[in-house]
Amino acid sequence: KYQPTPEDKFSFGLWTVGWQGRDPFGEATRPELDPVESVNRLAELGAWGVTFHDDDLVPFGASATERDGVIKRFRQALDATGLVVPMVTTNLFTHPVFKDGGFTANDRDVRRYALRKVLRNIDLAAELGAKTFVAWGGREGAESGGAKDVRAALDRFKEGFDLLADYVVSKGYDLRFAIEPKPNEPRGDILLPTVGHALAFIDRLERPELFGVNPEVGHEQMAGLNFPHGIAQALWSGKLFHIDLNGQTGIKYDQDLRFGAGDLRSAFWLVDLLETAGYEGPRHFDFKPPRTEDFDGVWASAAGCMRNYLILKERAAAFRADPAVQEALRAARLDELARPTLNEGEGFEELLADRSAFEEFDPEAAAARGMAFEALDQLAMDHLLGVR
Ligand code: 3MF
Ligand code: MG
Ligand code: MG
Ligand code: MG
Repeated sequence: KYQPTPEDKFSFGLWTVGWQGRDPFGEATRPELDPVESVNRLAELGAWGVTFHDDDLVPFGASATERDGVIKRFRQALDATGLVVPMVTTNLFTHPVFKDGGFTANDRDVRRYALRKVLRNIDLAAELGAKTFVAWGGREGAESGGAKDVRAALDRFKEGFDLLADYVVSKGYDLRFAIEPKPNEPRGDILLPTVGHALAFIDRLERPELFGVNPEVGHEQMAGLNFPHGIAQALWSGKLFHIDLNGQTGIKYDQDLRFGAGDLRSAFWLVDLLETAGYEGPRHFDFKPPRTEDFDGVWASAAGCMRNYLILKERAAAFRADPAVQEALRAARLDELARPTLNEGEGFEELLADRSAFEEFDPEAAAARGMAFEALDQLAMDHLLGVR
C-alpha cells in the first residue's frame, strides 16, 4: 500500500536528493551524489522521472568531450531503469556571473550569455524527450529601488522568452515553457513573484500558448498565499504546465521540506484539486532533504514525498466519495456556485426586469442563512486525520 508506480508520474530533480546541505551559515554535510546513483535509487523507490538543471548533470565549464561523456552515461542509466526526463531547466543563479540575473541583468553581455546557455540546454532537453522547460528567474530581481528599472527589466524578460519561443518553433521541438514564480530568496525581491504575476506576464508574450507556470508550494506560501487557490487559477487559465511539490511552514525562508511536511491541510486540498481537476502532468518534487540527514535520510525523505502524496490522494478520494460529504457540499451550496448567475439567454435587461432579484429580494433573510462551511471542513479534517 502507498507503493508508488510509474503511473503515478512522480519525478524528482537531481538537485533535490543531490543537495549537499550547504546553506548561508554552514558547509555541506553530505558528499556529492553521482546523478547515475540518483537515477538508480529513484527508480528503485518507484519514481517515474528525473529532471535537472544543466549544471546538475554537466558541471559548469566542462569541456565538450566531458559533456558528451556525462550525457552518454546518464542516458545509459535512463535506458537501464526506464526513468524518463519530463522536464529540464537551466541554472542561471549559481555562478557569480549571474549575481544580477540572467535575462534581466543590467549587464548586457551577461544577458546574451544567459540566452546562449539556455538555448544550448533546450537542445539537450529536446534530445532527451523533455516536454517542459522550466524557467526560474532566481537572480532576476534587486535589493534596492534604484538598482533595477523594473519596466525595462520586464522588457528584457519578454525579449528573452520571445527568442526562446522562436527557437523552439523554428527547430520544431515539442517543448513548452513553464515559468516558476518566487517572491524572494536569493534576491531581496524577485521579478514575477507569484503565480498571478507570471500569468499576467505570459499574456504579454508573442507566443503565449507556449508558456505556462511551474508553481512551487513553498514559494507561494513564502508570500503568505493560498497555494491551492493559485493552482486553481493556473488550471482555470489552462496554464498549469508543471508543478513543484514540497512543504513549507508559513512565511519564512524557502524550506523545501518533503511534500506533506509543513502545511498539511493545504497539501490535502492541493492533492484533492490535482486529482479531480484533470491535471495530467508530472507530480514533481522540488524538496531538500534537511542537512541533518545522511544518505539513508535522503532516500527516506524522497520516499516520504511520494508516500504522503499517495496517502493524501486516498484521503481526498474518500472525502469526495463520502455521502455525508456530498450532503455537506450541498448544504454549503457548492452546487449553486457551479450554476451560472444568469439564466440561459438572460442579459442585463432581463435581470433588471426580474423583481425577485432586487425589489422583492429579502437581504435580511438571505443574510440569516448559515453557510454550513464549518461542518464541511470538519468532515475534511476527519478524513485527513483518518478517523472516518
Ligand atoms: C529555487 C527553485 C529552483 C527551481 C528549479 C526548477 C533550485 O527555489 O525552486 O530550484 O525549482 O530551477 O524547478
Ligand atoms: Mg522549484
Ligand atoms: Mg523552494
Ligand atoms: Mg526551490
